[in-house]
Amino acid sequence: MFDKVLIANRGEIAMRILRACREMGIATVAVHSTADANAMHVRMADESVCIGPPPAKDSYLNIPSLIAACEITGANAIHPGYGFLSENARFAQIVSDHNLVFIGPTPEHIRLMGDKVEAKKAAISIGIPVVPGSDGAVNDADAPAIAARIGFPVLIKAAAGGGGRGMKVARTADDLMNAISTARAEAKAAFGDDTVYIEKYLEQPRHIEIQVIADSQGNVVHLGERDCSLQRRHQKVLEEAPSPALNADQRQKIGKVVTDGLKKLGYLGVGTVEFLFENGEFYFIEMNTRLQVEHPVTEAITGLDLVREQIRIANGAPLSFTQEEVTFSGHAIECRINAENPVTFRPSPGLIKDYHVPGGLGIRVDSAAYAGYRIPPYYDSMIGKLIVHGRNRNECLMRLKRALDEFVVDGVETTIPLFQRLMAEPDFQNGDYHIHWLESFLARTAKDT
Ligand code: MV4
Repeated sequence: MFDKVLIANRGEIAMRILRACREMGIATVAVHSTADANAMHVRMADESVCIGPPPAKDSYLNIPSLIAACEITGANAIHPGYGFLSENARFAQIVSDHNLVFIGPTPEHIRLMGDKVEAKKAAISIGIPVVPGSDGAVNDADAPAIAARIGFPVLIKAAAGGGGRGMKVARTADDLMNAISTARAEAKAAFGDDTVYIEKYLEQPRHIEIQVIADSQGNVVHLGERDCSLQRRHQKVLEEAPSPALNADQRQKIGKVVTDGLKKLGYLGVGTVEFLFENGEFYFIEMNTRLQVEHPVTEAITGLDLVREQIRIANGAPLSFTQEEVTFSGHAIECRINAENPVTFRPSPGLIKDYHVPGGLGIRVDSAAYAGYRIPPYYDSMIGKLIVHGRNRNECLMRLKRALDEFVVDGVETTIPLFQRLMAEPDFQNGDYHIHWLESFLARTAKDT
């Protein structure tokens, strides 16, 4: 096993990875910007290295500094967490070129899934159902015929996209060329690439993603789904597992389609296959080749430690369980606690004066915050995650409400009151929501808050 792992991240995910390493007897190296000198992940690690000034591009994204930090400390592997360099194929390649292990998929798979057109072609070739659309990139001349064949409304998407940038709906043939040129301009500005493709627009789907994990012996196992439909501006707000919209038969079917497909691809490591789900059908949209923020809801219902498995797999070990040994128990919900105004969502960095986390049966808080911690203004505003597990969805909801009432974060604004409002909504209580539900709830209730 690795002697020492460097964690190329910060905040709660750095803490999450540190904890797994500690349990495995692996020494840890934290890295940090000058803004994070007092951060909890730095205090918790065995060693730490300052890798640059506050802007992420000069620190957490600084590849030469990270490689140098491994050389200085003798770390043998790098865990990238999520965000930052976690889906950077060039970084994964550079890490292995320096005889270090990148704890994640191969550079080839990261690159493949980073190109949304290529990822979709790969999905088709391995038997994963996709949204009906153009077979790859479209040029302006062919677009009207392609859109007419698909049928309106259609959605124009950027090949280099993700996160919803460069996405435009065309409701009729008259809107089409306008939507394409706007999508191209946005894509060019955001990604330096104006390649676009066209899909049938699904009006009110759910966002359901399948967690997979694969070892270097060719074993691929799925760990069920997460329902991530509650989001605002392409930022997930609350995730749950299992999805209120799926039954065991649908879960087993899509799980098998995904694992059979990824076996054909020779995939290695953890991954998430994202689908839109409407009228009982799954439609592939993207695959994420990293550990995700919301992985703890899957851990809660399966009892598995995904970070431990990632580290074992990267070291060449087989998965510690088979598909038949994976069982799903109860229900889990994660709330992302952001230091933001709960109505305007304006970031609220600053000093946390008082901090108390909920506890008791079925409660997990993943956070790097503490009383006296000053949240820096340079990074994203998520300061922790509350993950609640119950024997069924109703028990989980009652426990979540209790946990939110116990949570104290004084000195900054947080999204906790948003979750308290959400708990009182019948649609949420009934699990009756889709990807646009939260934004319409926020618009509908704005006047009351
Ligand atoms: C779609 C869609 C409807 N129809 N594709 C948004 C980000 C991107 N990764 C995929 N996205 C969507 N693709 C078709 N054919 C609606 C969305 C979408 C969305 C998807 C998942 C979660 C939240 C979303 C919010 C708005 C739009």
